[in-house]
Amino acid sequence: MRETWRWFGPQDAITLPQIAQTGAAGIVTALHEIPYGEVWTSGAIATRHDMIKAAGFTWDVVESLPIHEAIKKGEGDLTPLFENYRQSMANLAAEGITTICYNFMPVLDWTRTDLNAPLARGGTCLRFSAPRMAAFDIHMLGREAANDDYDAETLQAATEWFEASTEDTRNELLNAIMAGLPGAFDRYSIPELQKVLASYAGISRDDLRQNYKRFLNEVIPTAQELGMKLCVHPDDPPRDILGLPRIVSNGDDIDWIMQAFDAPENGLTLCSGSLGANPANDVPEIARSFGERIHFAHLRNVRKDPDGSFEEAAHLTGDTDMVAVIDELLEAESKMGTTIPFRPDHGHDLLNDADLGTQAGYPLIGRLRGLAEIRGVITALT
Ligand code: CS2
Ligand code: MN
Repeated sequence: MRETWRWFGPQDAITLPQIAQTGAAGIVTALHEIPYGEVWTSGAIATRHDMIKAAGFTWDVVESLPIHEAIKKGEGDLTPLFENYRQSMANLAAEGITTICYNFMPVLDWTRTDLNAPLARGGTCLRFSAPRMAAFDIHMLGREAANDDYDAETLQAATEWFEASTEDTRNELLNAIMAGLPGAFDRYSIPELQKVLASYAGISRDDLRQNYKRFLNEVIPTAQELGMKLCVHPDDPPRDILGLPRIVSNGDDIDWIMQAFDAPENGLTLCSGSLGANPANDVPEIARSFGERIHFAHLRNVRKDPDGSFEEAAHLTGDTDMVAVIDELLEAESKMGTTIPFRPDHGHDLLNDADLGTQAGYPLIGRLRGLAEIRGVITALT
């Protein structure tokens, strides 16, 4: 397995020379400044690539080449958007960058309700509280159908949270929920979010699947011509949120995707943390079933509560057997004769991490701890 590190580009508070000290060999990044749907030009890709090479790294994975919402919604004339996506792929391939991670989550990327939940021994972690999500959904967004999406206990806890909330705590919640949108992406305000959610009204799970299949049909043949691999990132959390369907949440969903275009170029990003947040997902088993289609791995752990809340655990603790997951990935590598790039996906804010002004979920020391622990497991297993 190849050690990589997610770098958010020149605006990242963590520099490439600092990343070099973690021991990681490769960089995972994207041209976050380019709006969704526009072409990544050869010049812009080469400039970023040169910076990465000059610091002694390879650019192993693009995370993410984002999919425009119109494609997810199947809305309007999509020909130019598909053309742009394929052009960006071709420009990346010409630079020798051939692995692309993306997701198919409508509207939001990873979603948490607390960015600084305290840990028992100091430091903080990212947390998803089911009652806070319900409070946001029902009392702040005022989404009518939301009452049907939560059980009575969660609804009660949501009301209690909301009644005790202040403008500050409500803003903090909105900010946490928006934090998963990477890079330069604009955060939504409540009215903007209401508007974008309304634009999904009437789009069923099946519609979303058909739109996804269309995307695969439009881009995977190009990946085949260019010698590229695409790998979808699972939904985080792996369940419907804010009334939006999510279709990359479990083994059955992944199976559907792999069949929807049955070719190695249509692959998976095995994110143990995203998948691990659903108690029904056996992550080592998913890694085993789809081993030959895994082109990239995100390794992190979660600890779940019975009410659907969860928080990010240290990489080797939590509910997912990380050693078993890594063992499956090593097995897949030896079967396929490939090397799977992986990165520590998120980390705790530890020591002075909170002062560094890094991207939420992407601290320096917390991820360095995660990487070192995972490196230890890989070394022991091999
Ligand atoms: C990442 C995702 O930060 C994270 O949790 O794993 O945001 C991931 O980058 C995207 O969903 C991939 O498109
Ligand atoms: Mn991930």
